[in-house]
Amino acid sequence: MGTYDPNNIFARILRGELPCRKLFEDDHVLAFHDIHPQAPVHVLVIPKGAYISLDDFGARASDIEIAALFRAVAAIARDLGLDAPGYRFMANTGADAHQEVPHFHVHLLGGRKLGPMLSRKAGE
Ligand code: DGP
Repeated sequence: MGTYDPNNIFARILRGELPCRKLFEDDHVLAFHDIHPQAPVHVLVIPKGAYISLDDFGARASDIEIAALFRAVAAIARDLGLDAPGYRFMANTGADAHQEVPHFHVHLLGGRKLGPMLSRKAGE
């Protein structure tokens, strides 16, 4: 899995060294708008703890941190009015999934019909 890079972009946002358009914050979670939105709503939700990926988060985070992240995503989606029309919640994990930032984050996407989950058929 490698070691956590404390100078990744999201670590720097958490330390206040880089700006973000913050939507939500509590003791365990920060949520902000993605800089390159892929839908009318594209929010990133990240744990405050130093976790590289979902694999790392799932293995090392406390139950409280894991619950806080899920509860935050659902509450943010509800606050943005996405619960009724629906939304997508996803986490790119590792190289095959094209995870670019090595601090665990989930994407919350919505505000339009998002179409099928992947553009190619399974196996391609
Ligand atoms: P991923 O491919 O899952 O690692 O997604 C990383 C996302 O992070 C991508 O959608 C663009 C976004 N992103 C990268 N740098 C910044 C930044 O400095 N600020 C914000 N708000 N988002 C960023």
